[in-house]
Order: sequence, then structure tokens, then C-alpha cells
Amino acid sequence: MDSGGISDLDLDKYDADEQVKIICLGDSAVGKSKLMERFLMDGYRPQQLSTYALTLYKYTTTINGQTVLVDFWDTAGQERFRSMHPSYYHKAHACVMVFDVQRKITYKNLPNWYKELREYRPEIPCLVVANKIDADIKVTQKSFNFAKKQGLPFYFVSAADGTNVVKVFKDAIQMALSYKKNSSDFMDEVMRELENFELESKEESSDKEETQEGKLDSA
Ligand SMILES: Nc1nc2c(ncn2[C@@H]2O[C@H](COP(=O)(O)OP(=O)(O)O)[C@@H](O)[C@H]2O)c(=O)[nH]1
Ligand SMILES: [Mg+2]
Repeated sequence: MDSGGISDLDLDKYDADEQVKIICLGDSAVGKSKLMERFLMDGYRPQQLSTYALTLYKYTTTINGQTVLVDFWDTAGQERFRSMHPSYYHKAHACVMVFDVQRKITYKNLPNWYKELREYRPEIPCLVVANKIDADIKVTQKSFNFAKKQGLPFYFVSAADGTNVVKVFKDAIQMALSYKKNSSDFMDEVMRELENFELESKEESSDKEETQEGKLDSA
């Protein structure tokens, strides 16, 4: 029985000790949705909210005795425009970046996705995933240097047969959690708030602008 999906989803938040947001990036048809579905199939009780802009999957798990609510965000086709709306990146704690080993162009496009990610989320963990290895297992002998060059963890996976899928998402959750706990996430936010504040007050009056700059100079 469905007793009103959205309020049920909201209830989860109050029970969770921790909450993280994980996003998925990469070209169209590399298998982002299939990977998430594959992972959630093995999971507990996936729930899904669809809008034309994105699909949100709620996943609850227990790590070190703590209940962790994970929001997995999946695109719903916006990646065709080679760019995601800023709200997609907003407050994300980790990113799973996917390419298709069968289509070189999807690998070549990784730096573009990575650049956009870093504009919005300079520090969050990013995992690079080579999907569809079931189609040609020999690709696992090839080297894909993008991840190594950027110092990012790299995985060969298959959403079709499940190879490494659970591993990738479990690692992503762990990394998201430790990012949230240890990193400058909080400072990121403070800095951004300050920037906004500064912009707003600059717009308000040029008098204030001068005062602020004066303060900055003497600091
Ligand atoms: N052979 C193979 N096909 C896959 C795999 N993952 C996804 N696909 C196929 O690739 C296509 C695009 O997958 P989808 O998850 O919709 O990609 P998205 O646009 O990145 O979300 C679909 O036809 C999938 O069945 C995989 O691991 N192996
Ligand atoms: Mg998709």
C-alpha cells in the first residue's frame, strides 16, 4: 500500500543519522541509469521520484551503526546538452562519473564533465567508472589514463552482469560520508555565503562597497 510517497520519503530524513547526496555524470547512454538501478536492485527499498529534469533515488543503509540516507541523483536526459543545471551539483558529496568502453567519444568527453563538476564542487570525491566491460572483456587490459592523471579512483564495471557495481556505490557512499565529515565542505559553504553576501551588498550601494573593500585591504 502506498500511503503517499513523498511524505514517506521525508520521514526517512528524520530517522537518519547522516544524509549524503551522490550524483552521476557522463554522456548519454553510457549506462548511468542502468548502474544505479542495478545497485538499488540489490539494495533495500529504492524509491523513485521522477521529474523531467532528474530522477532521485532514496537509499538507506547502515554504516558503523549509523543510519545513512543516500540521495542518488540521476539525470533524465539533460546530459544531452553537455551541461547540467547548477542545482544538480548543489551540495553533492560525491560523484560517480561514467563512460562507455564501447564508445571512445564518451571517454574523451570526461574532462569536460570533470571541469564542470569542479566549477561547482571543487573538492568532492569523484569516482571514474568504465562501464559495459561485459561487451568486450579485453578492454580491461587497456589503460585509461584520465583517472590516474587526475588522481581519481577507477573501476571497470558492467551494469549488465553486475561486475563491481556494488563496490563502486559502496565506495562512493563511504567517500561521500568522509568528505562530509572531514572536509572543507562547511568552509565551502561559508565562503559561498560570504561571496553572495558581498555581491548583494555591492548591489545595494556603492558606499558600502567602498567600506568593504577598505576592510579587505586592511585585513
Ligand atoms: N552491454 C551493456 N549494455 C549496457 C550496460 N549498461 C547499460 N547498457 C545499455 O546502454 C544503454 C543506455 O543505458 P542507460 O542506463 O539508459 O544510459 P544513461 O543514458 O547513461 O542513463 C541501454 O540500452 C542499456 O541497456 C552494460 O553494462 N553492458
Ligand atoms: Mg539515464
